[in-house]
Amino acid sequence: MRHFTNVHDLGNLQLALQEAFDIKADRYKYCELGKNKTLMMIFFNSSLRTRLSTQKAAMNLGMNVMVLDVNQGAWKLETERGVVMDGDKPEHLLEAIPVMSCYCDIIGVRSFARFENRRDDYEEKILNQFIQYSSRPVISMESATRHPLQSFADLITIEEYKKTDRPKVVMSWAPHPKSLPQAVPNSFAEWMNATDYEFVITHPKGYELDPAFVGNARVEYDQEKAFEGADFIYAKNWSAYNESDYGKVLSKDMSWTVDERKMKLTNNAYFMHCLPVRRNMIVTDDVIESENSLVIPEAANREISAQTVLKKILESL
Ligand code: AN0
Ligand code: CP
Repeated sequence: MRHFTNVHDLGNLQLALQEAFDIKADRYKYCELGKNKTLMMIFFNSSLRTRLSTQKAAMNLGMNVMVLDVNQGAWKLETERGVVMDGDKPEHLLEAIPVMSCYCDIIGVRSFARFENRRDDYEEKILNQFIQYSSRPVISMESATRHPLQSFADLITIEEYKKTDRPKVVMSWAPHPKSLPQAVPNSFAEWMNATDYEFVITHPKGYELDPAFVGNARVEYDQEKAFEGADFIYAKNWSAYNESDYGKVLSKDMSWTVDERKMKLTNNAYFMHCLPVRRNMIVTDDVIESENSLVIPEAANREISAQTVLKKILESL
């Protein structure tokens, strides 16, 4: 594997899952593989889990790790070509990328959707520049449209906890005060569509995701109907995708918060969320603290998804 930006980069998903479970059984088995290799993680946005789990995964493989927070301590980066750089950004991405790549063997990048222009976000302008100009394998640590390390960890978690071969997985929009990207729901949908699970998406009207990600999922506008018989509830907020409202918060309807009453409609479903989560907006205290909440094992599996990806890339260097 060269780059990791979406589900297809992993190749056969069942084999990748087997590899993940093999790593989980003994995460130090390949501790020599990354010797004298360096991972550089570049963050344009905040992170707790991605930063720590990916660093831990790299250390398990014997790698060295460097972390750069672009907006804290580094020069502010211009990303557009042709701009007269007389403003507050002293360096251009087109120099910064090849320079950073001189110091490492694999580059991880976190660069969220900017909501300035839907086409720029959905063309993955920033991530693709890293791929084009770095000459190194690039790992998405959440790009404008996807968060594949999260979705891989989500899939590992569902495989660990599912009680039937073909569980019903429901991704539900939930309210949030600020504009959030569509990357996590897009990516989760992309990965669920790569399985044979029953996959349902529920959200208020106006929150339709890009059809390319919705794929074969059933979209149900009635949240309670969607929850009936569900084995997994995957809650997430996202902002509007449609062109005229792109990136906007259209609703903060608290009747969409995941609570105990709604969880009772399910088949004793597990609750999932990628975190960070705003309690009593997205999900009530009771549900996130319940026995059926998988948020911590799900976050723990971020180490496993990252290690599987790093191992596959190291093997092909
Ligand atoms: C981000 C998002 O929704 O994409 C990161 C989630 C992993 N969340 C926030 O910015 C709160
Ligand atoms: N789930 C996730 O990616 O969390 P962070 O934003 O804290 O990395």
